[in-house]
Amino acid sequence: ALTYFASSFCTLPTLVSPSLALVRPVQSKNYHSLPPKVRCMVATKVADQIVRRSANYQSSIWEYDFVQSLNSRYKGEPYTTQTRKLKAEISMRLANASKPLDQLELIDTLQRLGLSYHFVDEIESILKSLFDENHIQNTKTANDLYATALEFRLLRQHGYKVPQEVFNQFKNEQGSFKAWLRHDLKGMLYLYEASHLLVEGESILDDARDFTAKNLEKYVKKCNSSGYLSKLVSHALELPLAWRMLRLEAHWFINVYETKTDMEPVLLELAKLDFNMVQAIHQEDLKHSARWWKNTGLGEMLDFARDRPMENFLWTVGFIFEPQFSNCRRMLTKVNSLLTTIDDVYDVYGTLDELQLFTDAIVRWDLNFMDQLPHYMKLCFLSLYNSVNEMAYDILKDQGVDILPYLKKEWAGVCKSYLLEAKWYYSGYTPTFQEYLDNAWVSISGPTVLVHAYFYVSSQAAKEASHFIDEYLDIIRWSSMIFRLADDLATSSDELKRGDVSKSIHCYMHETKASEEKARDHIKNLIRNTWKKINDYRFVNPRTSQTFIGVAMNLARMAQCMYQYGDGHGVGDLETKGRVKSILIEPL
Ligand code: 0FV
Ligand code: MN
Ligand code: MN
Ligand code: MN
Ligand code: MN
Repeated sequence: ALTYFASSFCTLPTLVSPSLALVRPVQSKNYHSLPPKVRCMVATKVADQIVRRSANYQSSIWEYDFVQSLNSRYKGEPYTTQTRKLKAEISMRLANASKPLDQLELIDTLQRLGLSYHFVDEIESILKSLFDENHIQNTKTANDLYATALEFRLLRQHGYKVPQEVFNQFKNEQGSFKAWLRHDLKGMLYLYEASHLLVEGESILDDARDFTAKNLEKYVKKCNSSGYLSKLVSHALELPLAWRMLRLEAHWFINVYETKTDMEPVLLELAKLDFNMVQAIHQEDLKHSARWWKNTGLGEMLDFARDRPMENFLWTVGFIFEPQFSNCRRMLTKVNSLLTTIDDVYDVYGTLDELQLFTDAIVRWDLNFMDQLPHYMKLCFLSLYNSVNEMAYDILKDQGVDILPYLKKEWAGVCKSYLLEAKWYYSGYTPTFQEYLDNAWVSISGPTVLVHAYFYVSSQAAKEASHFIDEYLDIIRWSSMIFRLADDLATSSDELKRGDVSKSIHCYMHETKASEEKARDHIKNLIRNTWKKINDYRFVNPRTSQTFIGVAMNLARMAQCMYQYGDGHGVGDLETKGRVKSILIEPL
C-alpha cells in the first residue's frame, strides 16, 4: 500500500525537545548590522538546554466549535430552482443584446458580480466573434475611450491579444494622451484597468497606466464624492481589477452595484443568491478541513507554529472558488497547513542539525529515517507523509495516474530551499539579490501548492502529458515570485527582528546600498513586471489548461490580497478577520 497510517495522533505525549544538537551562530562581516536582539534569539545550547527562537504567533482567533456550527441555509431548494430561472433569463439577455457594447457591459458586470463562471460558453462565443471580425478596430469608437478600453480589457482577459495600438487614437502628435481625456473619468478608469493587461515592452499601455493613475489620484484628492463611479475609482487605485482576489472582489462589487442607479435587479438577485450558495459549499469544505487539522493535533502540540486552519482555507478559496472544486480546496488546505507548520520549523524552531535530518528524511521519503528525528519533527514528518501519500492514492484510484513522484519532488524541493535559507541565516550570510530570488520563489511554497493543485483541476488527458512541469514551469515561477515578493513586503521586517534570513528588501539594500524605501519601490516594480510576463504567457499559450493557469494567477492575486495591509496570514486579526466573515461566514 502507498499509505502508512499512524493508528492515532491523539494519544501522543505532549511535546518535548530531546535533541542535543548544538548550533552556534557564525560571525560574519555583516553580522553587526543585525539588531542586537537577534544574537540571543538564535537556537543555541545553554546549560544542556536548547534555547529556541520564538515568533510569538498568537493562537487562532477562530474557535473550532464555532466553525463546526456554521450551517448556511442556502442549499438545495428553493434556491436551485430560482437560480436556474434567473440564469436562463440572463442567457437570453446575452444572446439578444442589440449592440456589442451592451453585450460587453453585461459581460463586465457578470464578471464583477462573480457570475461569469455560469456563462462561460456564451461569453466565449461573443468575444470570439468580436475578435474574429476585428470589431475594436473596425468600429469608429474614436472619442469613446470607455468603449475601447472595455472591449480591449475583456478580450485580453480572455486570451485575445488585441494590439495596444488601438489606443493611439487617443494620443496627440507629440505622442502623449490628449488633454481632454482627463475630464472623462469613466474612460480614464477603464483605460487604467485595461492597461494592467499589458505584456513586456508595451509602452503605450505603460504610459496609459501612469497617465490614468496620476489623473485618477488627482480626481480622488480633489472631490470626495461617494457616488458609484468614485467608489470604483478609489478601489481601482488601491489595487487594479486584474490583481484582485475574485471572491472578495465579487463581494465588494455586489454591495456597490446595489447602489448604482440603473442597476439590473435580475443581476443583483442572482449575484446575491449565487454568492450565498457558493458560500454554503465553502463552509462545508472549511468544516471538513478544520476537522482534518484538529485530528492531526499539530496546532495543539506544536506551540511554536502558526495554528491557522481558517487562513489556510481562505487561501484555497482565493486559488479556486468554483463549487465543483471542493476536493481541490480540501486537499490544498492540507498542503497550506503543512507548509505553514514546516516553514515555522525551519524559520523559527529547528536547529540546523535537526533541519538537515528532516530535509534528508523528506528527500528520501523514507519512514526509516524517522527514528533519527526529534519528537516534534516526527509529528511533522509522519503527518506530511501520510497526507501526501493519501493525495497520491486518491488520484491513482480515481484516474489511474501515479503522481507521487511529482509530489515528493516538490516537497523535497521546498524543504531544500528552506534549508538553504537556514544555512544562510546561521552563517550570517547575506545572499546577492539574484541568489536570494533564485531560491526564494521556491521557498515561498508556490510551486508546491501549484503542482498539487494541477492534478486536482486538470483533465485526464492533460495529466498524461507528463511534460506538464516543463509546460507550466514559467507561469509557476512567476506567480510564485509575486507570492514571494508580496510576502516579503509584508513580513520581512518582523522576520528580521526575530532572527531569519535576509529577505528580498534587505538583500537588495545590502547589495545596492539603496534605502529601504527605494528597495521597496524596486520590489513593487518587480511585481509589476512579473505580471507582464504572466499576461504574456497566456497569449502565447492560449489553449493550455485555462483552469490551471487561472489557479496560478489566483495564487499571485491571493498573495497580494493576504499581504495588502500587513501579514494577513500570520496575524489573524488584521483585515483577514473581516474578510473571512464576509466570504465564509455571513451571507449577503
Ligand atoms: C508565509 O509565511 C507562509 F506561511 C507560507 C509561505 C506557507 C503557507 C503557504 C500558503 C498558505 C499558500 P512566512 O512569511 O513565514 O514565509 P517565509 O517564506 O517568508 O518564511
Ligand atoms: Mn499553537
Ligand atoms: Mn521560510
Ligand atoms: Mn517563515
Ligand atoms: Mn515571510
